[in-house]
Amino acid sequence: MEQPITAQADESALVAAFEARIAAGESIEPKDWMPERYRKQLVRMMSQHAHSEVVGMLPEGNWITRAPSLRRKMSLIAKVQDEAGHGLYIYCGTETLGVDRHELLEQLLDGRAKYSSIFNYPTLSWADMGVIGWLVDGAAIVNQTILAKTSYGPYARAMVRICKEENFHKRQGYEICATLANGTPAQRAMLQEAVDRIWWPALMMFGPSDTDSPNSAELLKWRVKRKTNDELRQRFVNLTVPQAIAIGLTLPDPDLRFDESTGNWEFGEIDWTEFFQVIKGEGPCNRERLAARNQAHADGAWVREAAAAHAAKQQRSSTQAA
Ligand code: FAQ
Repeated sequence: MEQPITAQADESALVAAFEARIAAGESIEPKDWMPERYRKQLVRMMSQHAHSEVVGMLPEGNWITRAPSLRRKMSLIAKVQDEAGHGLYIYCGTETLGVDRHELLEQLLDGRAKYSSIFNYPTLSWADMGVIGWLVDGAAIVNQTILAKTSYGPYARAMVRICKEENFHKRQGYEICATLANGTPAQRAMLQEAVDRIWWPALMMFGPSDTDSPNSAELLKWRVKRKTNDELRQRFVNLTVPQAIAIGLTLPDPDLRFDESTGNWEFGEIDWTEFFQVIKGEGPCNRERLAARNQAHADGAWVREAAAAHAAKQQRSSTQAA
């Protein structure tokens, strides 16, 4: 239904004031007025991010029982737990925009929601635990350090805390890689094989190229995103190539070369057909991940019921006491 002319004028004034606040670098808080489209874009992006953290627990969770030492097992358990916490902060942040977490979880469980493409690839060897920490958390940090300056306050604050933990994850991953790189020929080969598999999917985490990214223009205008997908991908490559060289690894890209004039490591063409297939649900592990997530949700039903019963009991006793 079309709005009456006066309502349209009011809305334009509100949008202008909102955009002036963004331009002045102010942070938008839950109770502030915001365009419906800004709210929707944030719910889309934040819920996908929360889902990625939770689904991201699965590929690594598979290796907890097979970690090669108690020390490695402890840090892997801690990392997987951290990812659950990240999901929790971001779901809470998304709820400040007026959506219900259960609705978002349903969208994840029935396959309507997206989550990061990277988690639809298998984890085939112990070296994957190192390479995921190094490359996947490394890519997440590059993306999220910028998101810590996003215009929506609750999301920005969640990112500050999350980035601190992601840094620890990246370091523990790189340490596993450095250890394997200094190990036996078989360990070095296992590591190189994992890098060969994970490198390109890690580059895809930054999303489609700028010419093919329908949401970027609006998100950049409202400073939800502060850099484009390609700018962040380039930053990640520039930071990561020297780390690979430092531990004697080869990256699986014959076109990789340093360009003196730009100071960038130029890289080859990403297989976008593969990327779009994975985000459409046709990646190597999409079905497996969704089935495992649904199973975990069903297995946790008793915990949710017990927590709800406990909360109701607390509520009753505080009402009686009052
Ligand atoms: N995977 O127009 P754009 C982590 C979708 S957390 C799947 O460029 P946008 C920590 C996109 O949603 C990793 N889908 O979109 C960890 C859109 O579809 P829609 C998650 C993707 O929003 C480590 C369509 O393609 N991080 O790793 C992907 O401007 C280890 C068109 O794309 C975040 O979510 C993709 N890679 O930019 C956990 C960070 N890329 O919604 C456990 C927050 C794009 O219109 C273990 N998100 N799509 O149907 C962002 O920064 C942005 O949303 C982008 C995409 C950069 C992901």
